[in-house]
Order: sequence, then C-alpha cells, then structure tokens
Amino acid sequence: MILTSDAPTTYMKLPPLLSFSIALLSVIYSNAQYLDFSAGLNAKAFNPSTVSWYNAPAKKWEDALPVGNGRLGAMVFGRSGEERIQLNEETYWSGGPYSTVVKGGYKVLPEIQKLVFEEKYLAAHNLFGRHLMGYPVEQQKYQSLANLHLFFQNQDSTTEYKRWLNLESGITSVSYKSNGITYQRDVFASAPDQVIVIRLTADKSGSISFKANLRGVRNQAHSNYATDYFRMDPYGSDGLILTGKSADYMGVAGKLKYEARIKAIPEGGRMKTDGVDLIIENANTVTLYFAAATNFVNYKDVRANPHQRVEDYFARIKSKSYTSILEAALADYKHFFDRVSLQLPTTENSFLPLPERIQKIQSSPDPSLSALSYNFGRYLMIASSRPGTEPANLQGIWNDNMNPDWDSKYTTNINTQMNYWPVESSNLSECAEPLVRFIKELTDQGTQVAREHYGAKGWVFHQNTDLWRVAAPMDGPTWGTFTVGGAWLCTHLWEHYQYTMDAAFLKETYPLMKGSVQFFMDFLKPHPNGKWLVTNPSTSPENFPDGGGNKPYFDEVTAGFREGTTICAGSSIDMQILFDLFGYFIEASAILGDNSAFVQQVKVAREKLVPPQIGRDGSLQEWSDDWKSLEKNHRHFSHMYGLYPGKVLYEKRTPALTEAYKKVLEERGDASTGWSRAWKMALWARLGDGNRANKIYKGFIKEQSCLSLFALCGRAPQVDGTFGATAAITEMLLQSHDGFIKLLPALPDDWSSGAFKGVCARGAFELDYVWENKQLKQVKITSKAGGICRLEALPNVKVTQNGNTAAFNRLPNGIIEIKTLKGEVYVVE
Ligand code: FUC
Repeated sequence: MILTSDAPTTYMKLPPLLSFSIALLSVIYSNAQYLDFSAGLNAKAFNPSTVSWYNAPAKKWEDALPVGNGRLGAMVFGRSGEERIQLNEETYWSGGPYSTVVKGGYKVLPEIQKLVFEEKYLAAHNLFGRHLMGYPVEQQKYQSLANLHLFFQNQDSTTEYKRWLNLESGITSVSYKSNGITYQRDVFASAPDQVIVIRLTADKSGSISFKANLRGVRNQAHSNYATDYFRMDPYGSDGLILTGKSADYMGVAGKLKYEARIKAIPEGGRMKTDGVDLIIENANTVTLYFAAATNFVNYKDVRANPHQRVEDYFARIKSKSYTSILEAALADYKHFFDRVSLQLPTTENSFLPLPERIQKIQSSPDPSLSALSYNFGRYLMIASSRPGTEPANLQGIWNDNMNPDWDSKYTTNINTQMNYWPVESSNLSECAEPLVRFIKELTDQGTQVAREHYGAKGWVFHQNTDLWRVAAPMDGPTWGTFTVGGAWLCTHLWEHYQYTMDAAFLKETYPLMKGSVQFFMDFLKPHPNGKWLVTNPSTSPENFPDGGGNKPYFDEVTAGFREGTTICAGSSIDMQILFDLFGYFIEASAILGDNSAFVQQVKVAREKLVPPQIGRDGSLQEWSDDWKSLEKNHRHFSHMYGLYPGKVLYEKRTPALTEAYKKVLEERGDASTGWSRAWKMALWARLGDGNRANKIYKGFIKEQSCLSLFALCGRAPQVDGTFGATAAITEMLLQSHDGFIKLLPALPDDWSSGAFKGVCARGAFELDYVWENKQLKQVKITSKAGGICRLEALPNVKVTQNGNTAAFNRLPNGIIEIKTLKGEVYVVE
C-alpha cells in the first residue's frame, strides 16, 4: 500500500493542485488539458480520494453526477446520443406561505398527559390525534424544475467513454470518441455568478452540432395534478425559456412562479431557434449558461420577480468570458474545498472506476475510497448549503421527482441534524448559516404552536418541516409527538459556538436556545414516581415499544392499521437531548452573564431529567420503562444520542453505562438504511472500534449508496447518510467532545498511514497531522481563537511555537494542556 501523497496527483505532469495560482488555472482548464485528464484516468494519474470515475453513462437519476452552487443544482447523466441534465432551484416547492397551527389544543393537553401517566397510551394517542395535530396533517414537497436535453446526431456509438466528478474543481465531465472525433462536456455550478455552465468541446473544429430542449416538469399524479403548469419558448435566437407556477397541494395554493433560461454562446458554426428547439450546427465549442429563479423571498414572502432575477443573472455575466466565469467559480469553490485534505492509503483498486471499487473493497482494502466518501460529503455541503441559501433538505438540492420520498423536505428526528453533523469539523462553518437561519425562522410558527397546542412559553418544533417553516405536529401522533426537534437543532448552535468560539454568535443565538428551554420548562411534568421530570406526551422516533399494552389498531389520523402507538412519557432521546441542551444553555448563560432566576430553575430541572436507564438485559433503555422495540433491528438509534452526537454519556459515565450503549449496537446489527449505518459508524467510533466502523462503511457503500455516492434510505436517495459518513470518518480520526482532543481514536487497521489537514476541533483549533504504522508522527495545531488546548499526547512529546520550545502542562490520563495565542501555530512531536 502506498500513501496518496506519494501517488501522482490529479493532473498528470503537473505540480500539486494546492500550489496552483489562479492564473495557471485557466491554462490547466484549457480543452487540451481536459482531454489529458481523461487519458490520465487510464494512466492512474489522478487522486482517487477526490475523483470518482465511470466507464458508462448513468442509467438512472441517482447515478448521475451532481453539481450545485447552494441554490441551483444539476444532475448530469453523461449520455452520448441524448444527454440529460436534470435541474433544480432550491426554492421551487409546492404550495405557498401557510400555517399548520391549530388553536386551542392546549385545553386538551392535561387530559392527554393524565392518560399517558395512567398508561392508557392508545386513548392518549387518539386524543392527541384529534386535538394537537397540525392542519393540514401533511406538508409541502420539494419539486423538480427542469430537464435540459441535448440531442447529438451520429453520436450513438462511442469508444473511450469516461465520465467523472473531480472534487478538487467541482467539475463533472464526460468524454468519448464518436466517428473519430473526441467530444467532451464539462459542467459546473458557479456560486459567484449564480449560473450552471455546460461547456462542449471537441478535438476537431466545426464538429459540435446538437439540438437543445429545456423541458418543464409537471406532477402527473396526486391531487395537485394540473394546478402546476409551465410553458416552453425560444428566447431570441440564442436561448430557451421555461416559465411556470408551482402546484397547489393539500388545499394550499401554489404561489411560486419561476423562470429558467438557457443561453448559448457558440464559437464558430451557426445557431438558431426553431419552435422550442435551440439548434447549433458545426460549432468549434459551445458554452451553455443556465440561470433560474422563483419569486420566493422567504417563508412568508413570495413577492420577488423571477424574470427580473434571471435578467440580472444574465446581465452580470454578459461581458465576462467563459474563462473568467470558470476562474471565479473555481476560486470560490476551492476557497472552501481546499481547507481540508484527507489522505488514506491507496491500493491498485483505488484507480478503478467507482462501481468496481465499491465491489472490490468488500474483500481487499482501498482506504482512499473512504477518503473519497469523506470528501464527497464536504463537496455536497459546499454545493447545497451556502450562506443565504436554504439548508440542505433530505435530497440536498437534487430531486427529479414531483412526489419524492418523504417529500424531500426536512425531517428533524435525525435526518436534517445528520446533514449538519460534519459542517463544523470539516472546516465549513459558514455552510451552517442556512441551518441557523432555519432555526430562527422555525421559532415564528414554533412560538404559536407552543402557545396554542401546549399552552407553553418559548417555541417548539416537531419532526418535519418544509420551505414554509410550519412547526406543528404532522403525519400522525406516532410521529408527531416528537417535541424535541427544535431542541436538537439548538444543540447545533452550541456546537457552532464550540468550534468557532464566536461570542457574538452565541449572544445572537442565545434567545433561540432560551426560547426552546423555556418551552420545556413549561412542558415538563413530574413523573408519578415523584423523582423525575418528563416530557409528556413523548415518543422515541418511529419505534413501537412492546410494552404499555401496545396492540395493532386502526388509527384515525392516518386512516390505517398500525402496530400500536409510540406515545410514552420521557423517552430516552427526549431526556438526553434536554440534558445536553439545558447544560449548553447554562454554560452559555454563564459566558453571557445571565444570572436570572430562570437559569437557576433550569439547573434544578436538569438534575431531575430521567438519567440513562440500564434495562434488565443490561442494554440501554430506549424508554423510561424497561420496554424493548417491536422491530428488533430498528434503524433509529434515538436513545444512543448521548453517545453520539450528544455528550450525556461522558458526564454520566460508568463502565456499566458504556457497556449498555454498546449492547444496543450489538443487538441492532450492522445493516440498515444509509443514514442508520452512518450513525452506527460514528457510534462505534466513539466506542473506539475503528475496525467495526470500517466494516459498516463497506456495507454502507455497497448496499446503501448510489453510484453518484448519494446515500440511500432503503431505495430512496437521501443525502443524510452521505453527510453522516463524512462526520463518522472524522470521528474515527479525531474526537473533541470530551474536553480534550484525541487523535486517531478509532483507526481501522487498513488505515495504517495517512494525513489529515485542516480538520477542526472544539475550542476553535485547526489540526494537521500525519501518521505512519498507526503512530502519530507530527501534529500541528492552529489556534483560531486563543485559549487552552488540551490534547492527548505521548509522554515524551515536545511542543514548539515558531521553532521555539513552548510551555505546556501535563494532566493525568496523558493529556497535555497548551495555553495558545490566537493565530499561532503549535507543533507537537
Ligand atoms: C425518518 C426515517 C426514515 C426516513 C425519513 C425521511 O422518518 O425513519 O427512514 O429517512 O425520516
């Protein structure tokens, strides 16, 4: 095995990418170099931890390759005769601003709570269904915007076919030979210019001829059929335009209008529009620019002018050359991507097309495939969540289905949170801004739901929302009794602070945390045992217990037979999330100097939350009662929250409790949905078992990952598992949740050597480190905010700063403590 650092880098015969200047980039990205890159794939002259490649076009949407600029997304199929590029704009959803708040439910809440405490769970369920569910009971769905079809003549039979996605540039390309001519198309999304760019080149002048269609998408099913519409028109002699409106859904009028346009700039040849076709003949190269917009301003305002927005995007690029647009996009993308690099060993298999790598890793090592997954998660974050955009939804921003699984919305009993697990550690802190704004926006209806559904102060948000930021319980009582969706999101605010030490951010977001805590201070009820405070009603996400007299019954809200109810009091996940959130709130109040009586009350309440309970069989209880799940291998690891991503276990640690967490993982097994497997990887990493995490990764990549590297949830593409894998791989290589930084805490045997650069730890430290034969060689710590850095280190280490010996304290348990200065770099070796 060799380290990728010794392997040839992405571009044949070129110095490492990091040292490239922007000026050089234009040369590198000349047509000739692109074609060299294609040859480089055969010659193994690329970095297999940043390039995925394929020798056949995508057969289905989820195997096409994604690009995105946070707002616009495209999936590129890479076909020869008829190319398809599926397009999204992140604000194109069904419906319009609406509310699901139902007034007066709080009057029934005491009765529901009484029934739960009397263990009459089905009766409580029915009452919750009638009075506390939001209306409509379901939510809106994310929509597909358009498809660009390119029809090439005489390109059906090809040789030397390749397509690839290069994570170092954010460009996806396809190259093939047809009738003696080599064609290449490169597609990227530009954030600075807010366009998607499709560049067509060939190695013989005058040989690019095609017909283009920009097609709308319409919902062919469901009650919203025929309330969405679009029209397709030519736009001058060099463009196509698509205009339309969103669908009504569930009685909510479709209020979004959109415009999408393609503009072609050929070099040489002829161009015309004919009906809805854009026809280009015998050009040397062609650049197609795609821009799109809706009238969406925010969750309660849809008064923008999509036409004006698209006009403005095209006006901005009017006098820019392709090269300058490319350079700006690259500089912007690389500003994010180049902050971190992960190198894991490469093997012969690492240079194979991705589908073969996925098969081969099952029996022989290819650690750099895990590095590719790690990088792909960072790539998707940069492509789907940028300051000012919407947060990444269940499918990020990529969706070709008008009725996508779970509506491609925001599920907050794990999925949205998992999307953002890697954002801070992978040095993409700015990409968390959409999530922070999302939390703020949720407090709007969240405050009304707290008052009207629960008679409580503060704000509450449950297990799902959409573009319109509805916050009431949805789906049915079995799912909708998850009251800690907002509380869980608030822990991300604290994590952002932990990784940045940005006191201004903490001050700004403190009211959001406080509002969530306020809700629970009203909502928590004394348990009949007289010891505990519990959420009531409560649920452990989507898991039916075998206790509490659960039996199959016909549910009024969902009009279907169910295994029973999930309603309970004080589920373990509720208790653990609140234990963390209250703790973070108390810490934040101390930093911000809030000494109010409320903070004291929160301290008292925190100690009364049900602590993690060990059941009769020695495993961690999912409920405050010693019940087991009806489904033995249930995919959610809700009660494991306190091990990862939470911290409860570390405050309450005993050997028996650690064992109880471990037992749950053993019971549930290694298989399941993509996101569930990513969670298992992170959980095993926290338990220090890198080989187990690596084994689960191999199953994940084979059984629950698409060829695009999007994760799957069963058969549905979903990006949570992709992001979760990035977070879990980090957790195998660095942990900082326990008051100090631990490097290589769960290193698999296969990953014996490697280098991780630019990865972040709590306390606002950035780390670069290298290991060989599973031994750390050198650690470089950049202190971004000053303050004490605690690091687990060998007894004989030296610390230097600017080449001079630096002082440090040695604590028990092999931890050293360095007093760092902001902006300074410390070397530990
Ligand atoms: C949760 C999960 C499902 C799916 C859905 C979007 O409800 O239990 O598996 O991921 O979210």
